[in-house]
Amino acid sequence: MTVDRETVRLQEDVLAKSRGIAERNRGWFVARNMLALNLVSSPGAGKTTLLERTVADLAGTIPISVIEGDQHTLNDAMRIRATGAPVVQINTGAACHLEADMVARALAELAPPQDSVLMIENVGNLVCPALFDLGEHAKVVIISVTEGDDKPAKYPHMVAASKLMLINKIDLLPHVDFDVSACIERARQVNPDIEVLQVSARTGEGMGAWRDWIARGYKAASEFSLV
Ligand SMILES: Nc1nc2c(ncn2[C@@H]2O[C@H](COP(=O)(O)OP(=O)(O)OP(=O)(O)O)[C@@H](O)[C@H]2O)c(=O)[nH]1
Ligand SMILES: [Mg+2]
Repeated sequence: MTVDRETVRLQEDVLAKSRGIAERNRGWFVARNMLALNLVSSPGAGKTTLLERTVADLAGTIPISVIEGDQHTLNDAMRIRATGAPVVQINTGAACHLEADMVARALAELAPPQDSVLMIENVGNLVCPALFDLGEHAKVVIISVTEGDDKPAKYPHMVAASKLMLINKIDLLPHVDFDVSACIERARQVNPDIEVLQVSARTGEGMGAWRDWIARGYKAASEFSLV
């Protein structure tokens, strides 16, 4: 019993420390007029592919840099580097999510410019990353049509924590048993305010609306930091 209380106290200390660092990260973004987005999804939903296309689409408009989170490998950072965007890879080892202190260290290395967008690709996992604030303005959850339309109901914490749900791989809709309306309805049962966009990171369909969403968030973030 004593051990249990001690364990709970330590967990609370760790979470409180992490929240403090997340607040520092948020202040860091605000001071630099930056929009920071935390991309979360199950493994393979298309986060890196979406980022590759987003970097290309925003070229010449808003500067964008990327923090990549994976348990192992530099694969995703190498893919982003090939687009020309500045990138830092974090390898979490045994951990199944990014934490605020990892992002703080990556920011020191990345040194993103004022007036820019930071994309953080979290470790592919629909569970743990929901619990950890990194200091981002918003979490964006990506559900791909190959995963099944019941995922928002099965992983409600992630949907509740997210401002936007991107339904990706819509080019595959003719080949899979995925009901877009049912997926959106399930997401809104958990989070009535969640915004939804349908995209294909492969063909580019719907990417204009995603680009506009980022541009609006970027404008709001820079106006907020002037207050
Ligand atoms: N058909 C189709 N395939 C896609 C689309 N987006 C991504 N893919 C494919 O899905 C696979 C996984 O894509 P990634 O971008 O690596 O996914 P991820 O979410 O970054 O994966 P992790 O970082 O490992 O979690 C790759 O084979 C992509 O080419 C899409 O819109 N349509
Ligand atoms: Mg990836």
